Amino acid sequence: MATDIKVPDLGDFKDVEVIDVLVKPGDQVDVDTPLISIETEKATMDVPSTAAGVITSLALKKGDRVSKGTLIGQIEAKGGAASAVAAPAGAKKTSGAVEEPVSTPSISKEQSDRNAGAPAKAEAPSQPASGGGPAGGEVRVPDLGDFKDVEVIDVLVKPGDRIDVDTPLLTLETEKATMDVPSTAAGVVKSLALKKGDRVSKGTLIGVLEGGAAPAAKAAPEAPKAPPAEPAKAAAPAAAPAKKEPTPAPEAPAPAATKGLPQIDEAGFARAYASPSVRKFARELGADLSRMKGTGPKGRITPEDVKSFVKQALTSGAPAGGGAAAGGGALPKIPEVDFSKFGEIEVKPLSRIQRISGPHLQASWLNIPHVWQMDEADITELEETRKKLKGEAEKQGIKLTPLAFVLRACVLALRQFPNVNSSLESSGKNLILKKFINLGFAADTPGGLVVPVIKDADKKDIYEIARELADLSAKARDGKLKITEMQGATFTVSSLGGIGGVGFTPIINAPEVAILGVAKSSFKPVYQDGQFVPRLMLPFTLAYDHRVIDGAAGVRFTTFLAEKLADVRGLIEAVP
Ligand code: CAO
Repeated sequence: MATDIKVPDLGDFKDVEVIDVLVKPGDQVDVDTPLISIETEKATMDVPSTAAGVITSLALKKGDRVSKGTLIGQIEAKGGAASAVAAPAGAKKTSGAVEEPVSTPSISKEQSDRNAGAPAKAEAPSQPASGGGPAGGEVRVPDLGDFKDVEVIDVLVKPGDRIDVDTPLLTLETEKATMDVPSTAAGVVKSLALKKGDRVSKGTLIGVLEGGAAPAAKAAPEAPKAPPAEPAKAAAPAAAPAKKEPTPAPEAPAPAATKGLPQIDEAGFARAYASPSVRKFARELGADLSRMKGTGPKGRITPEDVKSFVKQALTSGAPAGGGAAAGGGALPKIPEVDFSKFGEIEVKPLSRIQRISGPHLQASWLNIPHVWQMDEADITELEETRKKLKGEAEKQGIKLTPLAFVLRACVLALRQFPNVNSSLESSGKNLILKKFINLGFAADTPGGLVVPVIKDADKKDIYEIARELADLSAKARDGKLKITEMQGATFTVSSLGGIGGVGFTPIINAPEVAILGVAKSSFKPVYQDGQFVPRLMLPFTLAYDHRVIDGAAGVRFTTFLAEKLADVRGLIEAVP
């Protein structure tokens, strides 16, 4: 026989909107499985099933309005009538139809940051918190309605804090809801009688206040406040700046940050606008509600929003564990603006190279604490020599550009400073020092930025480096580079000197630990031997991973490099 399941007593609430129907005919449900989510102007709550069995019919749909006794649907127990449920005190049970709630609707944690009043029936404390004294005095736990022996999940004040009437003192958590206990008096906290993990009931001493204004006889946990009109507002802690933001405890054991998902920001999670069932679902998946954009009415987060958030996090390859983006956290989103509202637009897909290199650059930017050390090298002699050698080199098919000299100078500097030619092990505990020097160089191509690699650059002289630089550049521009020609770099140089600019701050080509950015050389007045003389100066920047290279080492590297570039003979010497 099918059993009617009806909306339980909702306290003061009537004609409440159904914002979600969480089950469908054919679903097997247990006692307490949430059936519908309803929303009053004060709170969002799930209505759990009062019986176990299979849903045979549903009488409600999203948008309907319900009051106590409205039929939700029918449940048929496997092999007969739906199993009767042991109703807690206060619940009336009739044979067949369940007239009264077997369990109180579970209230969304979104109220918890502003005092979730569980069954919205909290009465004024039978004993005024301060004992009715003129100011300060004892503050006790008010009447918690049906709840007893409730866990303190947070103590929100400490001795010495000045508090007002209504300042939240404790956060309590029942099985159904999380609620703050506001102070019933103003004053300075003299002592606290409770700590996290303690259990309290009506009348338990919270602490003693001294001084301050006369206490106001104040009701128990505040009534839940209305859900936010917009999710953005929900996130803004602007409501009561003077009050301490409670940190609610997880509703269920928080799973360790799921791979690919950022860790849950508990305060944000608590503020998020979602029904208890959606909260539970998000908890199970380790998904942080505070990072989701709700697509439900008034920005409420729906189960679909949770699913698409998780899907997106898992497919985007967001780093998990270890990096800055990981361990921490997720990035605030850049707002999407519909520019077509302001004028004509064209949507152009990124190139394949851009789609590949973009996440790599972002990972480096987010994971590596970059420092940029700038310097300039006097390349007056280098350029004079290069011009002399250029013609001869050209006859041999070699284009001797300034970059070849820079690469050669880098080889010498990397030999001198082997840490710059290293990588940090992912454990963060060891450096991997490479006994070879493979120089990557950024090449601008019609399809985007690529990084060909001159292998064993330390075994090649300036002409061999120049030849390879030109060959690989041509291949890069023609899109003919092999994968192997872009692998194995130990250090990278990015030269924009052929184009212009006085300097720039390159992003390290991780997992390398440094990159050199070279800008355009120009003549500058340099003070030498008591006078200003025109010298050709080459500006460059070393970006380095500060976890591996400290500032002194960084500037030693750039100083050494500048010295080597100023000494052209050392650069054109044959490689031993
Ligand atoms: N200062 C002044 N002039 C410079 C210079 C510098 N630092 N570097 C190069 N030049 C000159 C060269 O001498 C050459 O002039 P000549 O033909 O008169 O000798 C001209 O600029 C062009 O050089 P080039 O670009 O052909 O050769 P290159 O070896 O300097 O660079 C390559 C090769 C592949 C690095 C370059 O073509 C390139 O793609 N650069 C862009 C790299 C890039 O996009 N980096 C940004 C990465 S994202 O951060």
